[in-house]
Amino acid sequence: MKPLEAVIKTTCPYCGVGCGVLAEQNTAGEWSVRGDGEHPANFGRLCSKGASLAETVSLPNRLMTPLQRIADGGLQRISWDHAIDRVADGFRAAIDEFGPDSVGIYVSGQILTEDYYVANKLMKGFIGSANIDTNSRLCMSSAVAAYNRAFGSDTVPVSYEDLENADLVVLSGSNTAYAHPVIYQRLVAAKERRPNMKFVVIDPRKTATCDIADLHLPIAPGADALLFNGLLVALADAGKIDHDFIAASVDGFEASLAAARADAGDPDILAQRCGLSRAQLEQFYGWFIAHERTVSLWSQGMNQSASGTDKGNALINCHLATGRIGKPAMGPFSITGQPNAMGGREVGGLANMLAAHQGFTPEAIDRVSRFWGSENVAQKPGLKAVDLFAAAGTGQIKALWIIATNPVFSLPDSHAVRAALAHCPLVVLSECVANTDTAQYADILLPATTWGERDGTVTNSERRISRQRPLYPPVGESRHDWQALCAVAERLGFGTAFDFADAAAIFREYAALTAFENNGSRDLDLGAFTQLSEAQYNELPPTRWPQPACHAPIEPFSDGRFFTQNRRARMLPITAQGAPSALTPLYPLRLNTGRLRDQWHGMSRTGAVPKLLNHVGEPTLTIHPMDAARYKLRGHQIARVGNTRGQLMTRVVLDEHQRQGSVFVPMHWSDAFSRDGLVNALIAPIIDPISGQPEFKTQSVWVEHYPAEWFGFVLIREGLPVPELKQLPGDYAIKITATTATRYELAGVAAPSNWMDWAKTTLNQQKNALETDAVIDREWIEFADSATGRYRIAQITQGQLDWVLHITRDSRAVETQWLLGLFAEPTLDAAQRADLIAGKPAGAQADVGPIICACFSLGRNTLIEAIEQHHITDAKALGACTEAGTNCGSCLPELKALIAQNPPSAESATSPAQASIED
Ligand SMILES: Nc1nc2c(c(=O)[nH]1)N[C@H]1C(S)=C(S)[C@@H](COP(=O)(O)OP(=O)(O)OC[C@H]3O[C@@H](n4cnc5c(=O)[nH]c(N)nc54)[C@H](O)[C@@H]3O)O[C@H]1N2
Ligand SMILES: Nc1nc2c(c(=O)[nH]1)N[C@H]1C(S)=C(S)[C@@H](COP(=O)(O)OP(=O)(O)OC[C@H]3O[C@@H](n4cnc5c(=O)[nH]c(N)nc54)[C@H](O)[C@@H]3O)O[C@H]1N2
Ligand code: SF4
Ligand SMILES: [Mo]
Repeated sequence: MKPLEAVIKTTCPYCGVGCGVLAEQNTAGEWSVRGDGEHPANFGRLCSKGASLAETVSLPNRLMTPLQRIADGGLQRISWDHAIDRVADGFRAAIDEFGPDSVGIYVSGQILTEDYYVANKLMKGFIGSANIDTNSRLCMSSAVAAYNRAFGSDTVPVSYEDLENADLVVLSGSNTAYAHPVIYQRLVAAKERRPNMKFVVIDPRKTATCDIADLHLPIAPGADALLFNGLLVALADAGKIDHDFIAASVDGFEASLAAARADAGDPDILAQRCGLSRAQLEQFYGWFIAHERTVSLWSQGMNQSASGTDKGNALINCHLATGRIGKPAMGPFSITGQPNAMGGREVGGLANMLAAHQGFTPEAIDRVSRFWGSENVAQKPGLKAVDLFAAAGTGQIKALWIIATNPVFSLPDSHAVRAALAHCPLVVLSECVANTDTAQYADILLPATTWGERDGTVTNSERRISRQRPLYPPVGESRHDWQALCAVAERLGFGTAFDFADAAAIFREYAALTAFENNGSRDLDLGAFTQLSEAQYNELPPTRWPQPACHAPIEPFSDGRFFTQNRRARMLPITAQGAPSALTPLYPLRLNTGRLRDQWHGMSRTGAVPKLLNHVGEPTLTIHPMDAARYKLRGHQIARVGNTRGQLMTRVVLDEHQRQGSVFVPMHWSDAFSRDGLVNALIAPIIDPISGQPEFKTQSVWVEHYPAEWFGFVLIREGLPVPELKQLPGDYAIKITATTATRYELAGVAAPSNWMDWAKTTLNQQKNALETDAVIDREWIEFADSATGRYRIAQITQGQLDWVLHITRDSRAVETQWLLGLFAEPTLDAAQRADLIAGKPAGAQADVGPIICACFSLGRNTLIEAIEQHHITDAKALGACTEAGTNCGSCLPELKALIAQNPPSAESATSPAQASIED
């Protein structure tokens, strides 16, 4: 890999915070990254995921060449030329025979604006169907719909600076500490500067974000619309309605307040339905009444709901009624999840929008047709994500092109999605890795460039456009997604409209479309960028929109004008809905799903970084200890979770912060990393009727103890050949990428009759494939104790460790750091061999416990010891003494919790200063 420049300024490819990253290569060719101190999203900060980007530069399992599925189900390498022909021929045949609505494109908030623009232009502008939708449908389409209903435009009227300057920040359905860690760090810093700043966190679980909360409302799952209806009533009763603002700028106040009163007028019933005390409600409402400068931030706990749009509008209503919008330090803030979710909304990547914030009105269709020079522009909205895949299942969709998303993993009802893809005659997948769950169903695979190679723009949560710049040339035969899209467009006969020389040319055209016949009628206006030279595009600094050509930008809504027909905002009468799936004696628990701190969705990138798997390496079921006792689950052991749709297996974690009656399972484990960890196998495809966004947070399920008779793990240098997890014994199997080997975590009832035979056969497959002659100098170290059920075997070839298998009856996690160290040894000495027999190192280093600080690999036990030894009472002192939390800071909430849970005993006190002198 040849570097292109010395220090490259780019943008993190993970979350919607959109942090600026500086990437640099040393003379040995190794990359390092740090936060860009000049980027206004992060001012130099990065979280654990961003900080480990350099470790993902050589991404394993890269898809290197185009592939096609052959008759026996295998994959065959083909040329790009042939691949593009096959895609174009498949699309053309379907369109000719069944019309343009028989094909579809499913894109993602992880492609760049330039890719998105081209995909949308091809589908809606030239194929002539709006059957292009995006995984943002699963992500924040309810917020988009709520904004559109309220403002007549999809405008996020808040910036990060507004958040920092607010006096009250309400975080509803957002685990900011995990999902938007740099925003969270900025909020923590803001509170340090202005200690009077108040935070309210609304979440059924007590999450790491609650560390910053002055008030945590452990709301009953799904009750947010009710809570905000109650807030509107409280604001009215306290005389906080801004009648002047309403008279000048807002419709629908009376009807909305009447609906809120009907729904949430009785405080006792309201408190009971919200699962909160009256005192908690009064505290929250009192603060909202008292603080003019309030930002209400919301995320998936509200959006991923069958009534997510109403929830968003119930919240926006409170801001419109009080005039707390369009002014500094206040407003309703839907934070975006993916790095370019916002860019996708801008170009028109959602099936119900046409292009550049224009819908399917006759005027917009006419305007966009003239701009694109096409007579074939789609006339009506297309199928939204869940419906698009359902239509593939019924045979209505004959050709489907999926780009930068893994729908088998991320859509609800995985089994139905699999069946739909198996049924669809042509499935094309553009991916940068080869082994996603969706790849198993692709007929054509197109290798895409990924972070480090991509060149273009993304827009973050606060409408700030930033450049992603390449560090090195595309790997293998990978191409940018826009190049593949343009090539297919050309084969379909739309060549001249897709004749883009580079990303800058696409960006210019997109900017021109936003400005075309705009004259202040649309919020999104990038008129200032229509003439950018390539050099100016390359140098483009992070910039918030709008950026009109002829006058200075004004902050949306600061003039009290909105983008509806009459330029007035709309309050919506909301009646709160309950969760759609009923709890019954057979399905007595609510399944809440969401994110972990160090993993990104299906783990195709973060799952390749060993230290990001240290925090949590296996799928977990978090359950309150009382519920665990009720359903006979035990901590550290394995549970099955299920319903009529499917089942999954997870490790059990007892947590008294988990709401009773509700359990939490992370979304991250796909078939690529677990045998049965895919949570969407259990989720019903129930969608919000307005936005089409699925309900992911309240599915009803049962749980049961899995009666494992043995637990164990394999560490193996080369990993197992695919399908790796299917070859392992027992029912529970998880893959964990480690430093010098791959780890497989196992548990089962039935066991192989002879573990040694099993290990030698299964774990030597890669070796056998490489070795033709019998190998001299191969040995096995074995320990077996039938009384305790302990069994260990290690294979050593020419002095080097190949693999290790450990089996016990004990479900507790075993520390394997020392074993990973042995894999790095060129030859094992006698003492190390003795350790392998003993199953632990002699004079054992202490077990560091589960890793809390990913950056410095510091475990719970090490940290508790330091807290105790150095009499530590705050996270700063712990950082000074151990380095914990001093790099990305993502673990600070957990460090604080650890300090709170482990107050040092008085007699063991030494101050950190003393400690360093003694050291
Ligand atoms: N580490 C990490 N960060 C990420 C991602 C990732 O995969 N990993 N993904 C990114 C993406 S695409 C997105 S969309 C964002 C999502 O960011 P978030 O929305 O913050 O993440 P989630 O964990 O899905 O859900 C947030 C919280 O909603 C709560 N919740 C569940 N039900 C309810 C309810 O009825 N009411 C309320 N008020 N809360 C409820 C859950 O308990 C959970 O703590 O994260 C982004 N950032
Ligand atoms: N149960 C449950 N399910 C959920 C959620 C939840 O909270 N709970 N959250 C939902 C939300 S908010 C989201 S956003 C989705 C996310 O779900 P997905 O979009 O399915 O998740 P990813 O694993 O990020 O998939 C992105 C894929 O694109 C590939 N990729 C990355 N960059 C590029 C590129 O530049 N070009 C191409 N062609 N490919 C690329 C990656 O290798 C990866 O496999 O999941 C949704 N599903
Ligand atoms: S908060 Fe973390 S994941 Fe999100 S953009 Fe910043 S560094 Fe990347
Ligand atoms: Mo998302």
